[in-house]
Amino acid sequence: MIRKYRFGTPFETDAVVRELPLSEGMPEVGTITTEDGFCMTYTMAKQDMVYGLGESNRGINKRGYRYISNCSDIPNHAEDILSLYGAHNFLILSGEKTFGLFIDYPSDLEFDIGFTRSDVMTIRCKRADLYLYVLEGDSPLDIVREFRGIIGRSYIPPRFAFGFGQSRWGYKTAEDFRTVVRKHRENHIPMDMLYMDIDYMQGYKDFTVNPEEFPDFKAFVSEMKEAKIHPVPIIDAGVKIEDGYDVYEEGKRNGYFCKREDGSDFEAAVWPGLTHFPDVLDPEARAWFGGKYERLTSAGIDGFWNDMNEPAIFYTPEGVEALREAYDRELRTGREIPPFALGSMAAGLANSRKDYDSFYHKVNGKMVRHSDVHNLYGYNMTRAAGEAFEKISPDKRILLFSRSSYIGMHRYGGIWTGDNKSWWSHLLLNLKMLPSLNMCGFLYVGADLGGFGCDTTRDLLLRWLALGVFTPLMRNHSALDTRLQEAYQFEGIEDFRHVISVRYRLIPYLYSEYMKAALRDDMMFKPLAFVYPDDTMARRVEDQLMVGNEIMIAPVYTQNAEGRYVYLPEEMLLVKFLPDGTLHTEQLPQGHHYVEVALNEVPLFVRKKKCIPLVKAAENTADIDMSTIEWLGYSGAEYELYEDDGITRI
Ligand code: MIG
Repeated sequence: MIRKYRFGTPFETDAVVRELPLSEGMPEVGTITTEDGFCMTYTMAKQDMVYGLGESNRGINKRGYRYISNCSDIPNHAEDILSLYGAHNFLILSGEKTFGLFIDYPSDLEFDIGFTRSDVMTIRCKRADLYLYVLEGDSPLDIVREFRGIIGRSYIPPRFAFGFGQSRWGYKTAEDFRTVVRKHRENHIPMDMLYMDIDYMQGYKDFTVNPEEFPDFKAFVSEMKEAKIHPVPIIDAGVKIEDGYDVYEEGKRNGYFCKREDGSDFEAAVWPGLTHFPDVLDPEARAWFGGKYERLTSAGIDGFWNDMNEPAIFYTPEGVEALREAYDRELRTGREIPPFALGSMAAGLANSRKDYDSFYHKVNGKMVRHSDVHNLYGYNMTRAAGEAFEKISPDKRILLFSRSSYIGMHRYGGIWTGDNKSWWSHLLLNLKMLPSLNMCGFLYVGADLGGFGCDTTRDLLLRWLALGVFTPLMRNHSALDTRLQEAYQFEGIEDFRHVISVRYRLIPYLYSEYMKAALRDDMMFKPLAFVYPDDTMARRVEDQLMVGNEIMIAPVYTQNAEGRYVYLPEEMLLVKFLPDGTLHTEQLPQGHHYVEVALNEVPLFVRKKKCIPLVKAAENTADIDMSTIEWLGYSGAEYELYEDDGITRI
């Protein structure tokens, strides 16, 4: 049962695709006021738990903290960070009463879930212009399926996107890229995707390639394809302002960029220097920008990642000017501006509220202030590509994922969870986010394995890969100037080869489970509580997940640990993929167990009376031999294998 309520004059975000009648009056859950913005409060019972909010900080159970939907370029996901790159305003309260809420509102929205008062949930935003959806169902999982039913089917990537991808910010020359591929192949570390970060471009200009390094880009792509590697270039939101650069000139001529209040094109400095932002909220501009991806698809490219689309801003000319004036005034007058204030003004140049307030989108002929629709930018940039791909590549799927997102974008692409760090806590954060992302429709998801910022360590990377084995997007990515992080940079390469090979053995299972989740509006990653709702112990587990319908995972996320405690809600079969290619299997009864897991082992648990397909390892998804399938798990169990050609659109 879904009820849709309208407050004020909502902005049409296109998050929901199914038409629903409007309900009259006020919802039966909580108390709502609209005099001073929108404010909904709900008194939680002691045992109530809150799930959801997609890409957000902290636990699977969101209770006890506060979160703000405000897509942010935030490379420091410390525990007190309230906003990350995505805005996913769907949650489920589960307990005495069980219901779901989706607040379709594209600007800042605060969820105070027992932070100010431990028993009160408050949802608040500045303007009471929104749609509120209240969902009732028998269980959280039921409610998720209902919600997914109204927001439309999740994006389906090509099957090769389930392979392993290697990335690093800093690969620049054609030789750099070739080396990464060669090293993987030489060391027999499986690999399907080679990510190309900003340095492949010419001067960071979207849809260009550095002509010195790639005089014949098409030939480079073919060479990679011969090696069964898919190069996946990055596309940034900002279009460089440069005479003679046709994307800039076309956009300018046709009025496709975001505007200042006076109608001039808004300028923001990002990697290329000053840029304009394509107005992807305007369908015409969106179609134009999306069409540009063809420059790369026509060279054979079949995957992209969209970055900097919060949109991130390093500074604007207006911001620098204000700083300069303040500095001049300070020099002239002395003490007028406290040094601290001037310092924070300089630090606040990036991603400033003032800048987001100062530009506009064209929507249905009207100018809409960016900050009122801020959370829709990344969504619509990725939608631009997704919609264009339906024309450019009507038969074949294209890999696409984004940094910033809003619910609705899940129909066009996946997401990676942005700039994490090489911290053990971020391995666990990665795990906790997965079910919440799935609740909001994002199925093709993954984090930068090994950590993006800071120097990784061998053991962290191995443990993180052992989680990444199960995430649809499995990519090792790291930042410029951090310790080199490719598997072959470390001693004992065979351990990395083994862990990544386990992924390839599991692809028939992971692909099947992904496809079933996408086609049936289901979750691929579930909290244990969704599967064992009556088990009070399972309800509180924050460091194990159900993956698909047959297995549970319990990754090790502590340095120097030689294993971990695992809670089994029922009897299960512990399977450890050992480094010599054999399996250790052991039936364990319901209850708590200490499970030893060496650094070079990958554990999983097959649920009672279930089994999963397992193939021989391959170095590439194209080489997976389905005739080598064996069944792992309980004998007599049945499994629904999903198979297709992995590339035709469905
Ligand atoms: O300001 O393109 O999240 O994955 O390597 C940094 C360089 C810009 C941020 C992305 C990251 C990428 C980096 N980008």
